[in-house]
Amino acid sequence: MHQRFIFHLDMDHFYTAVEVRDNSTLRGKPVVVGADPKLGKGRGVVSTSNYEARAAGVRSGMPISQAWRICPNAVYLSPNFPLYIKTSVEIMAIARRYADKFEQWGIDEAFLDVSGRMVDWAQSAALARQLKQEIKDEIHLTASIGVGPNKLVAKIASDFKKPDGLTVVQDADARRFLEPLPVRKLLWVGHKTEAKLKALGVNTIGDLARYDPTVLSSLFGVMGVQMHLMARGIDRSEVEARVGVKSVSHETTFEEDTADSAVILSALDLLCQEVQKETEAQKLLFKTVTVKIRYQGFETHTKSQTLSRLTNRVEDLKRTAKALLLSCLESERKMRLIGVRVSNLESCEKQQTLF
Ligand code: TTP
Ligand code: MG
Repeated sequence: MHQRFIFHLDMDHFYTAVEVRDNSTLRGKPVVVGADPKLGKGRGVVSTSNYEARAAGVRSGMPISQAWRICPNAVYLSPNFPLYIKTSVEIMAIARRYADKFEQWGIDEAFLDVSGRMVDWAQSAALARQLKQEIKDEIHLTASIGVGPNKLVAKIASDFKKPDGLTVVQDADARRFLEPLPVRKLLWVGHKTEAKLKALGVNTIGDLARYDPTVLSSLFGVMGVQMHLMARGIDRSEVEARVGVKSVSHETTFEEDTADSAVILSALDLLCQEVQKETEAQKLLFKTVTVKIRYQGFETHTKSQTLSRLTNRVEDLKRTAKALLLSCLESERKMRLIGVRVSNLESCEKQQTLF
């Protein structure tokens, strides 16, 4: 097989970077984007924070009230999804032009296969530098890029030096590069697997690469075989216009627990619009709609419906979500949170090539 040159592009602290770009008074200050940030009394979670806030210990997924305690001097902002999506679409349009094969992964990441245009690593590094520069000039944001012989190595390389990083890992160096990194860095190693591996004395990717693969496969099945290959930097998967995400969802926590159906339905309407805009931006069609309800006291229910065909129409989403909500609404019972998710996703681009 001929030499492959794969890029993984990942925007730096994406949501907060967009906010700081558009408001120069935020420059140099810690900034946190998350739902319902007001005065630290809010009940949402942190979507992301910039590096100034991360230095104080703020992390994605942390309750915003906790972020407020450890970083009270940060500027707290509610997410502006339409703006992030518009920016994402602009970035992806630029990146797509650099690649023979392109695969968007979430809102701010993408894989690019540039093999057909490149003859060596130096040329690949120059192209990655050019892409970073074009994003800086046109979008006024920084990106980090990893360049590698496959998606796995490229993805880990993009995370190696952030922000504004460029890390090139040639095939010959892949094992040495991966060796000292914690096993968690391997794409599919979740917390549970990590704990099991730790118990075996496997902490780094190097430990895993040296581990007996027959023991791994007896313990973890197919995944054990897969992990052992990954630990040795082997990944044959193609960059393709396929769906990198399994679902798109948005949720909102009410300011106060409520049983007011007008408030609940208007929140649902807004969530449907946000979800639909994001699927549109990522060129996705969906088939399954799920509504999530959390009542006072954290009891959580979800209800799904699969449509007869793929769609990206907001009317389809709103109609289905509303029917699902009404079918499981218990009157008088106060609600804390509501969420909308679409799954069973298919890329529009793939659909176009199919037909
Ligand atoms: P990431 O690329 O994971 O994070 P990031 O771009 O903020 O920071 P980094 O420099 O480390 O890449 O996610 C992209 C965006 O997705 C992020 O800006 C906000 C959103 N997001 C959430 O809403 N919730 C989450 O838990 C995470 C991880 C991200
Ligand atoms: Mg990012």
